[in-house]
Amino acid sequence: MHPGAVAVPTTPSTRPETGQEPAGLPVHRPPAADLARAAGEFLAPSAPVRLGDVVPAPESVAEDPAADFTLPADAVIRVSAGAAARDVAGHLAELLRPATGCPLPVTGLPPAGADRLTLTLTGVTAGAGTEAAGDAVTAAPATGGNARTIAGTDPADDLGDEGYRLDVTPAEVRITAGTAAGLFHGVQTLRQLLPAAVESPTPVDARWVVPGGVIVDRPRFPYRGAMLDVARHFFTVADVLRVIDHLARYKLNHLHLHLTDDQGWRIAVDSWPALAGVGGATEVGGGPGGHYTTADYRRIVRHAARRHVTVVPEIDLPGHTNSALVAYPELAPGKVAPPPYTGTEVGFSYVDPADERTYDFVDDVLGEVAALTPGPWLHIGGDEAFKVRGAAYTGFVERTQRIVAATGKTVIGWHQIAPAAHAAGRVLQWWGTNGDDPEIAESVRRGARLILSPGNHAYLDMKYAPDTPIGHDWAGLIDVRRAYDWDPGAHLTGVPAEAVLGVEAPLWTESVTTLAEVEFMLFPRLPALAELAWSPRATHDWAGFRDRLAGHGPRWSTAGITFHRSPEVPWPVEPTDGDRGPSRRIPTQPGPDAAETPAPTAATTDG
Ligand code: TNX
Repeated sequence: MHPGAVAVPTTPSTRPETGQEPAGLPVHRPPAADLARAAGEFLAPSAPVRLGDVVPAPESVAEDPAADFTLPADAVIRVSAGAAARDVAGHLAELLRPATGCPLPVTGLPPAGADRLTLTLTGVTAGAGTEAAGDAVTAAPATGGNARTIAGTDPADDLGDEGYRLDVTPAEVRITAGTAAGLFHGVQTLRQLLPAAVESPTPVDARWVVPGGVIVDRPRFPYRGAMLDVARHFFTVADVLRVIDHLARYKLNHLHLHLTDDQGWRIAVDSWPALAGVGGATEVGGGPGGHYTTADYRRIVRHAARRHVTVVPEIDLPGHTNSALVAYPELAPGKVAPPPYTGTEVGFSYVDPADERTYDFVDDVLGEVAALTPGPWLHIGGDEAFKVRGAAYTGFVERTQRIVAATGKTVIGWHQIAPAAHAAGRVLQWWGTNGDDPEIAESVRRGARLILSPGNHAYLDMKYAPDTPIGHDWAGLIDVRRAYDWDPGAHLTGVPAEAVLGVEAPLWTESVTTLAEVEFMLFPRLPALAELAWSPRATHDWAGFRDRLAGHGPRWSTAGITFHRSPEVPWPVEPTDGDRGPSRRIPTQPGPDAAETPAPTAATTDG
């Protein structure tokens, strides 16, 4: 085994790691009805929301049952000056208008103090008073008598780059933050505090009550992400935008796009046009594949940025490159084009590390992708390059790391790149299943930081249970509890919590072919991993999490999101109404429009 292939899982269900003849992952296509049966379809009206029901769990919560806020029909959103804050206010209005039917105009608010952004949701009349008290937010809650200050969390406290404070009083909901990202996370919390019917795409006749009290919140880890493999199966721009929305709900702030693999090259590169044009025309199972034009990619990046999500593009090198070799045989060892690949084996392909032309390719591709990407990261893969061994492998990775540095970006690689020399700031994405990994601990001592994606907890392509209709099991089965029950700060022997940049949940798509299947694998495990990445360890509690999570089922149903109705979670129970039969969406507050409008994904989950 070459040094780049360390720490592949060692459980009995482990996939082969020799790379000689790696076994293909079984791909089983479930009939749509199977998926629908396994998905959450039947949910009853939910109980009233409590301030502590938020996922991920906030740092601190002080309920004040006497201080509930009810959204008046004439509500306005007032926000501090500045385009970024105003954009968050616009986002809140877009979230609330469809279900509430309220016009929710967005207007300005006098500056609330240096380095402080404020967003309020209030009735027109109450808002007039609030404006007059605008500056008071730095000193005391604007409505003093009703809001309670949490000890040590005065509004002037440091909320960091992403923290926020949410004050709910009968007069207003007020979100305070040091950054637009913080305001945005506060908005996601507010969204969860409204009845589940707020997720309805059409007006619902409901009382829009927000529970009273104060939340002060900030993340445990700065990097909180999910990965979508758009190479094994291609997913449209619309699909990706929707996945970004799902991340944003749970305060995840990075979307890692696995853009290239043996089965398809998914991003246009002007200087090597056949990569996408030829290399993008295949996928697992022989479908037509596809790719993102630079305009498509920019659209994804823009949509993400507006939700304070950073796109992390991955160009997987030197292995996982069959699609590139099909397009450009000059990159292949022996200079012979391989046939297109639509299976699910790994480890057989590589770009020739001994040919200078390969580095022209790496330089051009990474240069173009870096130029299209505003975020600080470039992911170079580096996994399972079983046929590039020893010095050939480390030399390739080291040179590629220098190419990344020259683009001004910081390099991320799968943890197989550990044996290559350290590069300033580099980040290893660890996907092992055994936290005793001396090679990783050593890389950390040399300065590497880690993104944790333990295969046996965070791999969302693993099945939930033996009968899950799609997915793999080489890293074991991952039910919600398994996704939730580990501590990213103490997972790897010899790696201090300070070296952990964060957590990422990868979704590989050998067996995942549609948006509904993506959602089925994400929900409800993605919120579990989001909580590990965001919430202070002191809040960790499976029983409490399970109960909070249960309340999200009706939200997903109402929003038309497919999810797995995990038996471990006490979902609200469907009233037994034999005549009606299963319905995908039962609004929490009965509303004729909401009940009749088909959910966006209903067609794929009808069973
Ligand atoms: C391992 S994790 C891979 C992928 C597969 C995945 C399937 C990693 C860096 N490489 O190529 O899609 O397993 O679970």
